[in-house]
Amino acid sequence: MPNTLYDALFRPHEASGAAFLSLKDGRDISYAEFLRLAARFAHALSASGITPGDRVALQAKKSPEALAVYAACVAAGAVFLPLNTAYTPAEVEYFVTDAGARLLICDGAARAVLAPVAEKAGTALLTLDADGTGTLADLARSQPETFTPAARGPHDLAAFLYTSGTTGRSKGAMLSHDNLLSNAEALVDAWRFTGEDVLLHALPIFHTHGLFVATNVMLLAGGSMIFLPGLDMDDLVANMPRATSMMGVPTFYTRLLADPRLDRALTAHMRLFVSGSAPLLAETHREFEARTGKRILERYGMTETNMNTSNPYDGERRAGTVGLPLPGVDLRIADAETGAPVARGDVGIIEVKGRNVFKGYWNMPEKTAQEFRPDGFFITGDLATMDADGYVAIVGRAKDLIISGGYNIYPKEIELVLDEQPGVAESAVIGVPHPDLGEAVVGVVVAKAGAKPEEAALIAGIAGRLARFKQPRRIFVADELPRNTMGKVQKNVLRERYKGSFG
Ligand code: MCA
Ligand code: AMP
Repeated sequence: MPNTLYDALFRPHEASGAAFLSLKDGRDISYAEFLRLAARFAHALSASGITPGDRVALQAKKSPEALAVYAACVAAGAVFLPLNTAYTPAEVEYFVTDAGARLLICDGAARAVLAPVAEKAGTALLTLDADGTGTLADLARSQPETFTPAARGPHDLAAFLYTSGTTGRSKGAMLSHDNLLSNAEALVDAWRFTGEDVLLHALPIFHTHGLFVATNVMLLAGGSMIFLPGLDMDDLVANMPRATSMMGVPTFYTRLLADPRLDRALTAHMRLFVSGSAPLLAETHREFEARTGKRILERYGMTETNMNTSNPYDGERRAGTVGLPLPGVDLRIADAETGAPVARGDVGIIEVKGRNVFKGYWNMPEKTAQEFRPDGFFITGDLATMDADGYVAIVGRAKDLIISGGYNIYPKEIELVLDEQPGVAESAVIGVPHPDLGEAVVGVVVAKAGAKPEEAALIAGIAGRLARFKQPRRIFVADELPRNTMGKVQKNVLRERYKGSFG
């Protein structure tokens, strides 16, 4: 039966003995082997009662098996819901409940804490450990190695990716088969990926960057991935000589630059370094070129839109810009109030329209409507200019958002939790420059009359509530928060005050 994503990304490789994944331990997994595993997993999903359209949540360490759950969901017609491994049980409960997930697959070590969560949400629970074992594998073991994919058309949903919001409540971005496929096609073409490519993959696989940009592109091109568990400089250095390409967030590049082993010889075999998810400093771009002779290709995207712009492969890659709109992406720089395009060179909000743009936020029709213009353009909330040649430069954000090491963190979500802490009257959360993560989270709290909240106690108090990466690295107690005449907290004043917190 036709299944848009399966037919494009997986079916062509069913009989291929070529390597798809090369693991840290030296083991290679061929395309055919991977797809046999995915077929068994797809049968296991069906055996667990999953039918097309059902949501399947996964919170598991990066492994070939975790990636095979994605393939299995596509084949079974399920909606894949990957979750950051750093999320606390309270956060997982929100996502699983909000999405109405039928099944949650988690690490065996998390089973005890997540069992009550799953039970409360009416969700079945299976386990998948980093070594591929667990109750999912047990269920899949005796299943057939071929699976007839469920019929899925271009507009059927393939994935929900949760993104936080300015209200502090996460929203499930609904991505269709066509959203994902059209973007993978555009990127394979724009970045010249072929079956000869070997991608150094050190990103997590629960976000757009590592899952859709990296993995879908390699599947479509038929190349292979050196599939590393995370970012480790020794692994990158050991594997770079046999890779052709890498995709990373800016922290990948600043850490490489801090490593004396980065030089022309190490990168000689690499044809492409891509950066995205957060701003790459022009200085990093230049230093990387000086050390390696390679110009990093910076691109820009969002969970809701996949990739929107990219610097050119052949043309000039301009430091400090995110390049030109990708083919098929309609992009305008618009006035925040009216949505009317601003004059060339002026600052406005990036708005986009195209096959890449998501179907809306799950169960939030009003929120979805607010984020789109009547003519169908999606309002990204990123402030930018476009120069005479069409290059887009992101100059700020209209949304209150912190990007730390490529992870998006919405201050509101943290402020709500800080405000509940004993002795806290009110709080403001900001991002300040950090040499490794780009931005780091800082909290500023005002004490209730007579109270003396302490940093360590506040950090301990929020620990179980928020994933570690969202927790402020520092919390300062201030006499009051600076406010403008409208009573709005002036975060720019706080950012200026605390900008030197991390050297
Ligand atoms: C880990 N920690 C962090 C972060 N990562 N804190 C703040 N921000 C982070 N990004 C914390 C851990 O909780 C831990 O805290 C300590 O730092 C060390 O953790 P570790 O796991 O060793 O860190 P790491 O392996 O060095 O990870 C840093 C990283 C990683 C490599 C930058 O965060 C990463 O892979 N980021 C990429 C995220 C990504 O894929 N973004 C794409 C989103 P403690 O020691 O105190 O317990 S998709 C997207 O944005 C759009 C669509 C796009 O355009 O791509
Ligand atoms: P997310 O919601 O996690 O998908 O993150 C999307 C946001 O990351 C965008 O709205 C931008 O603010 C930011 N972003 C992604 N790529 C870049 C980039 N190359 N430069 C600056 N910001 C970026």
